[in-house]
Amino acid sequence: MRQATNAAVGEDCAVYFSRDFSRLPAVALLKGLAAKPYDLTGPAGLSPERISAYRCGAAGFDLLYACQRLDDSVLAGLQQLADESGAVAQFGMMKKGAVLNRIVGFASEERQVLHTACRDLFSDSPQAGEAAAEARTELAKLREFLGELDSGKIANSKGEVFTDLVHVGIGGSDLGPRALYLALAAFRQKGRRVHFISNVDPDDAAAVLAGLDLSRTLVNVVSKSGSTLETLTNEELVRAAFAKAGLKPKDHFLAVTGKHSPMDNPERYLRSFYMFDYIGGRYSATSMVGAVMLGFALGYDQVLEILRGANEMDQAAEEPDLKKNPALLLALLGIWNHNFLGHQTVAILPYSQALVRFAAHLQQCDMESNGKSVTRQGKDLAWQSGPIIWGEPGTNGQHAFYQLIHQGTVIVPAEFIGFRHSQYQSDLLIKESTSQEKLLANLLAQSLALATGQVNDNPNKRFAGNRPNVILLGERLTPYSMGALLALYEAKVVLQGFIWNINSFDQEGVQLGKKLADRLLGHFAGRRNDPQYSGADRDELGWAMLQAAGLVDK
Ligand code: G6Q
Repeated sequence: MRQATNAAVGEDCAVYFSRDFSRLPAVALLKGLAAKPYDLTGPAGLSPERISAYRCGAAGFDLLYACQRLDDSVLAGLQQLADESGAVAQFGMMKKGAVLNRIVGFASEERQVLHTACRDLFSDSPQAGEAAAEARTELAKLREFLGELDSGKIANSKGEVFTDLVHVGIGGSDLGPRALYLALAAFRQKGRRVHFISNVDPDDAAAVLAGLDLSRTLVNVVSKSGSTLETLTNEELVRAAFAKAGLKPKDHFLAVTGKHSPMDNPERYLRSFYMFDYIGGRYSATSMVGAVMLGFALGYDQVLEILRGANEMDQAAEEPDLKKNPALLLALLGIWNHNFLGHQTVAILPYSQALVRFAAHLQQCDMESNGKSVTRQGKDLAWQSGPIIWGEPGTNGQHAFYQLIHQGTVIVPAEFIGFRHSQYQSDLLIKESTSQEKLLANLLAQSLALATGQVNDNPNKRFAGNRPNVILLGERLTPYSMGALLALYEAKVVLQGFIWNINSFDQEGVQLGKKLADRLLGHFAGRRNDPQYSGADRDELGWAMLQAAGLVDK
């Protein structure tokens, strides 16, 4: 395995690990400005000039931020915050292979963070040479495999082509890939469908398997560690279904895993692909974790388009001027709303049905990365880290939870996402407007309504306004723009982490629950082997929970 080293980066990134957010001069400045945030509701609050001036674009996306509670002095303070924290400099070091996944002085993962290398393929001198070379090797394997599927060289035992693929994985090995597949289903190759099994709930696998002709189905088992309870359990369930149908799993099963993981056993799989320890699960959608499934569904060239879009946004994220870097600006607007205006949550509201699972992916990407309470030196944080992320597509959300966003007592900063053109271009003029126009008119109207509010003598019909929001607008949701959008949010999350001086790349907070679940499973096994077994002596609380839940009888 490759030695993780900071020497290659040419600078010591650890210098940033002592830059505590609360002691940065920009923070004091911004605190002062936050005492009287910009008023969007006044007569000149939201002018046409402001709307056209507060725009920033890259990689095919425009970020419209006139409906934020800030002015040029706050923007200057946010730029100062970015500079003082070294956010963009650290992003550059990350791309070159700095060991940023660490807590200084304590046992931690001590890893590089190189998801950007998966798409650093379009120039002669990739920033993280070795990691980009590893990405190329896996892509070449994938291209060959997909070619063999297309030509019929790889087929089922009757010589028929494979029509379906079941992607088995969880967390980072499920959410990003699934969000991308659903986002890009309009670009599927004819006769190819993908299904997902993630939950250890047996009904998840049963429901997916029920509708499939297994003889024409591939199963893609995705686990970086090769040891995740849910994925290994589901793999066994699916293998059993194949065996029951008289099919050889080895002829149908693919693996995506880490080198030397328990799943790294090519004997058991038709093909094995690798991902590497320098790619975190929630940042892995553009590695083989997403690429194998997406290649089956969309074809190899469309996978490259996703990578191309992501790469362009990665490059834009290295721009130090926040007015030219949408990822940095989005990160800083989030910090303004969260740390200075005190808003605890962010709603991601895509006006695109295809982005139906994108908020779920961002929930993981953001909350698992930035839901932290210690600095990168292991000290308790004296400031807020990541907010609560949630969301659903509009216009559906308008008929559900938008009431609270408009008139509730909690202020919810919103991030709207939309596209000027639809994916299928199948639309009709009904009552003088197309459906796409109706969709976009609603998006823009919601943004205005939240910002400006409405005066009314009837208190129940009053809208306070001043509810901050941004709009991210692209031309059309394509593999390229989806790659750019994904990379934009990944960059937003890591830039925020750099500014908060937290480690956005580990997830220790998921361990305790896993450990306790293992202990409870041990009690099921104990009881199965011995009807007299009682866990009360060794695990009083766990046993009491099992009893209260009615799962053991004494
Ligand atoms: C993501 C997390 C986590 C992980 C899953 C699946 O950053 O580490 O969500 O992706 O636990 O892990 P495996 O891919 O190892 O099965």
